[in-house]
Amino acid sequence: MEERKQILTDCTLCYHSCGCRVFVENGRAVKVEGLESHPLNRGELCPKGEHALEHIYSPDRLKYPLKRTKGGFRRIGWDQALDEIAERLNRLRDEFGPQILGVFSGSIGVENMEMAGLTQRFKASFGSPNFFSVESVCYRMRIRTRQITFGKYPIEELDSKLYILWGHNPDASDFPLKLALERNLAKGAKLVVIDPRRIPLADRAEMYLRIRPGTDGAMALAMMNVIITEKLYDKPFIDAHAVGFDRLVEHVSPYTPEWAEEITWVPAGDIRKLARLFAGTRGASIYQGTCTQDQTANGTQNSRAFSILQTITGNINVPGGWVVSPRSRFGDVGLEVEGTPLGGDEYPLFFEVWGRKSPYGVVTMVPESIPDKLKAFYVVGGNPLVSMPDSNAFREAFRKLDLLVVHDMFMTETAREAHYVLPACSHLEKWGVAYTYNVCHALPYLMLRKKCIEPLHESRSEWKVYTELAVRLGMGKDFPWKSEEELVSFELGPSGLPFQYLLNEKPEGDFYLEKQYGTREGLFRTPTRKIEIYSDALEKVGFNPLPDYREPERSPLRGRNGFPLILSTGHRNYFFTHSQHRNVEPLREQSPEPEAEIGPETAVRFGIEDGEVAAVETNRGKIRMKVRVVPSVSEGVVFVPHGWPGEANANLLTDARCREPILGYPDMKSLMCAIRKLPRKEEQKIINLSQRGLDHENGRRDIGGIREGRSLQTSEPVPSVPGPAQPVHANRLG
Ligand SMILES: Nc1nc2c(c(=O)[nH]1)N[C@H]1C(S)=C(S)[C@@H](COP(=O)(O)OP(=O)(O)OC[C@H]3O[C@@H](n4cnc5c(=O)[nH]c(N)nc54)[C@H](O)[C@@H]3O)O[C@H]1N2
Ligand SMILES: Nc1nc2c(c(=O)[nH]1)N[C@H]1C(S)=C(S)[C@@H](COP(=O)(O)OP(=O)(O)OC[C@H]3O[C@@H](n4cnc5c(=O)[nH]c(N)nc54)[C@H](O)[C@@H]3O)O[C@H]1N2
Ligand code: SF4
Ligand SMILES: [Mo]
Repeated sequence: MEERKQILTDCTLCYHSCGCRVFVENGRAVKVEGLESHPLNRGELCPKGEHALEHIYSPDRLKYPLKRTKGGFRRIGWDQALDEIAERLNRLRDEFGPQILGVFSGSIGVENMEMAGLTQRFKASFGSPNFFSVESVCYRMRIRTRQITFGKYPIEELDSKLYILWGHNPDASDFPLKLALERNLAKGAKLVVIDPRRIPLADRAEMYLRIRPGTDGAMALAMMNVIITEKLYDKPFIDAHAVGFDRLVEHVSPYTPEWAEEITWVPAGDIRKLARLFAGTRGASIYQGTCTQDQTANGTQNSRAFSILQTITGNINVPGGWVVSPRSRFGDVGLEVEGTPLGGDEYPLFFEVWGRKSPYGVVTMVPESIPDKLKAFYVVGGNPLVSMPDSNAFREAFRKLDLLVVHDMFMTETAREAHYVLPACSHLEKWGVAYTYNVCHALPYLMLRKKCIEPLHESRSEWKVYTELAVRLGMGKDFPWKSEEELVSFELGPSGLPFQYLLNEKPEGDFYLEKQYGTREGLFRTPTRKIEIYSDALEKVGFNPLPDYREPERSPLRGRNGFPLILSTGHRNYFFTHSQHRNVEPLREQSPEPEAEIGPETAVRFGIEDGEVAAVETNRGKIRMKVRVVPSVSEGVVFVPHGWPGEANANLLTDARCREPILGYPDMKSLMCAIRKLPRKEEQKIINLSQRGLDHENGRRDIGGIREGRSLQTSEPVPSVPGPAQPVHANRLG
């Protein structure tokens, strides 16, 4: 008889963790739909989530472990793979010491406590401090900056009275916020868009400000100037809760809107108007791009400026403003280890603040560190050869490794370089904790991620692979959990919501904490116990304790050197997550090929027509892509999407050495490039390629028996000083 079950779980095709209902028949997932009761997505799913099953049951899934041989990849058994990897790791550790191991986990791991936590534990147990992740290209910059300002991590909520989308396009990248905007705009909430591309939401906005990429910090300073000059600030709030305001008053006096107009291309009158609107709204929030404001030369100071704008207008811990959630508690899967990860000396604030250490190294330093400092590299749930800056540098470096292991669901470009490729389970094939907090707008919601189906093919979960490797490396005692369920129970322990309760009584999930508005004594856990407008933490590491503006390193104002146009890479595509999902046909149909965007005047200037194919070039490399000529983008700027493989990979253009000076983030939003139309013959070639899914290595259809995929595809409170030793967490909860 047919058995049909309904299982409530979350979607992890991006980090939002929307709730969903999975129907399983005879062990096979047959349907996925949105879960009405989930506070993030309220029954809706984005197209990626809707097509989750095509992704999971894709014929391109990796099916068994592979080993690189001279003639290509060869199928091997799990025992052989794990024995050989362990043997090589042991040998390298004996000869060079444990720190030669680097591990990397991608954005899918950021909100995935099992993946990031176990990866962190694995390298720590091995004895290496070198854990890399997308945390040093994305988002942690804001966490760090808000920590040093507030001693806590206040974030924007889903519901607000005034949404300032500052380099953020929820229609593409933030499904829960997209839904919330629909609800709240209908109820009269106001919207402002600050973006060099006129995104569709700009049509519904009070104001649209077309800013030059990478200059947002200058505009934020001018807004402070207006708010202070016109005395629009919230004096009682500042007097009661902040330190350093006097120095800010003096500091921002030269930064007039006229000064900012020159830099940002935004009319001074618009900056004044926005400053007044923002200061006049209680319950207003800056929704800063999840990575746009990080990946630029002024990144840390941009985030500082936004924190200070929220503070001086009193928009902290009020409904619709930035809100501090109480601290969530989970069992810590991470492990402490001696030593400083790469980048800890060069970018000390990334690594440590007030005695509290972070488990991450700076990923932009990986290529230059191979082979002297890193000789073995383990990638789980990431595709750094496509997603990290400077793909050429990463590729060259990876080829010098003694050991590269990739644990993934698909044969990615990174996996193609690996010595061993291990097949991974999808989120429906393993147990986990699905928490919703940081990137999901102050919603402390928790759900059990259920194992809905058995692992497909020979795929294994992160828990299983790390545990088995650990045993072979003599580290078994650090991986004591006998099953995934045991591990997840351990994680849930301190939350007060046990495994069985979440499984049987609250399969739909539960709020695990209550938000509290208002500011009470001791809320801000900085050394001064106040919001630090003036930051000693920044001063200590040699940077401006008050926010300032730094022109991008590659900028028209610094000279064009043969690269006449500004380059911004990586605006999101609704249908794909980074380099993933391009092999899901219904998604690919919606967005069949990569397209660079330029404005009509730029097109005329460079002799390119809409739909033609062009080469885009920087100091680091060249890509080829179809060009869309659209009036919605700033003239003089080329917008290139990221995540596409082969010759359309945007990160062939970015530069791992072009870094933000305080935290070491790569500049991906404000570089310089050249664009040139391709001759007809070359154009034809690229069109053929894109029709075949851009599989530039077509012809090698078969790798060791598998069909070659086309998927080339915190609340973080800071202890007062001196504080008790804090556990080292490996996720955004801190
Ligand atoms: N569908 C989908 N959703 C995703 C992802 C995905 O790959 N696919 N990735 C997820 C991840 S990891 C992240 S970090 C987030 C990223 O999320 P965001 O950083 O919010 O990225 P976008 O939503 O693309 O919005 C960026 C907008 O900023 C504009 N922009 C570019 N440069 C500048 C600049 O210098 N200043 C200003 N003011 N604006 C600028 C772009 O034109 C674009 O419209 O998305 C997440 N969501
Ligand atoms: N030029 C440019 N580059 C960018 C950006 C940009 O704006 N511009 N944005 C950057 C940002 S913000 C980010 S966060 C990064 C993201 O960088 P990555 O996280 O490296 O990108 P993804 O392509 O999402 O890679 C995730 C991989 O994990 C695999 N995977 C999925 N689920 C699982 C699982 O459960 N287990 C295992 N083992 N594997 C799994 C997928 O198949 C995929 O290969 O990209 C960055 N790259
Ligand atoms: S936004 Fe889409 S892909 Fe991301 S978790 Fe929600 S349904 Fe899944
Ligand atoms: Mo990201």
